[in-house]
Amino acid sequence: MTDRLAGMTALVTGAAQGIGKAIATRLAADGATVIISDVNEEGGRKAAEEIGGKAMAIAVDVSDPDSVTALFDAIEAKTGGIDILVNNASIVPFIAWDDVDLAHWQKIISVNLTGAFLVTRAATDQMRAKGKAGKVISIASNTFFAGTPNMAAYVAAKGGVIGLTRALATELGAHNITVNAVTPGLIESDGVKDSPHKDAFEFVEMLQAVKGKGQPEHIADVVAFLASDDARWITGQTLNVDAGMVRH
Ligand code: NAD
Ligand code: 4PL
Repeated sequence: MTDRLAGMTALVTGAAQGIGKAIATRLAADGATVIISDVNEEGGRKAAEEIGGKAMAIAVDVSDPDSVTALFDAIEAKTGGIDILVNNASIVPFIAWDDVDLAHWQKIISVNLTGAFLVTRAATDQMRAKGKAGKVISIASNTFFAGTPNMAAYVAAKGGVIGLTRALATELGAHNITVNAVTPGLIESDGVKDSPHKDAFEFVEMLQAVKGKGQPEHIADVVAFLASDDARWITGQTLNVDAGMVRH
């Protein structure tokens, strides 16, 4: 849609479907070379084919340190390194508090929070080794502000992602790396269409200032802005994108 990301390379995790795929599509439309990285290898390949152009798929399990190391080795071999990281991969559970046991808690924290840590660790090391300015954008959730039920471990992990964002902005600013988070409201993604969350649209729309069903593109357009030079003076921030459902 623009050429504002021409010459940039972006890594989007969890981009085989849903919001991640929409983000990868929009960054590519703005001229970036996009790496689609997902634990769903086949889905990632299909998404890269659909996007076409310079898009490529490299599989990863963000919760597995060896897998993340292999991803960055492949990025090193195939590109000049990334300029933009979008931490999007996550599990979106629907689970009552009484069913939240330690195994569930550890799974969600390891993918949704430790996964963001592992990928950001490797990405910011690579950016600085190559002397690149960088943009780190993490997809959190407005459930952190709303205290949404049936996802306690998820909400806690998203709060962790926002905390990591604030801390890293301070440490990485001197290296010209900005670090921001985006908090979507309920979005009609592939994952949500396939889960009990789809039944919440009526309730969520009642709370929204602007009416309608949230779509992956509503988030992708904002991420593309944060990835661009127009957002160079924004860091350490959490941008809420939910049609005004919550105010923070
Ligand atoms: P989705 O379930 O449709 O897609 C998530 C993708 O992440 C899938 O392709 C999945 O294979 C991948 N993934 C899962 N675990 C992974 C792992 N260990 N390593 C690599 N990839 C992995 O989800 P979505 O609704 O598009 O959500 C995308 C992001 O937006 C997530 O961070 C989610 O928490 C956030 N979010 C979603 C909503 C919503 O209502 N859909 C609202 C707020 C925030
Ligand atoms: C408002 O992040 O932000 C349901 C499921 N409802 O995952 C989310 C809202 C869900 C959300 C989310």
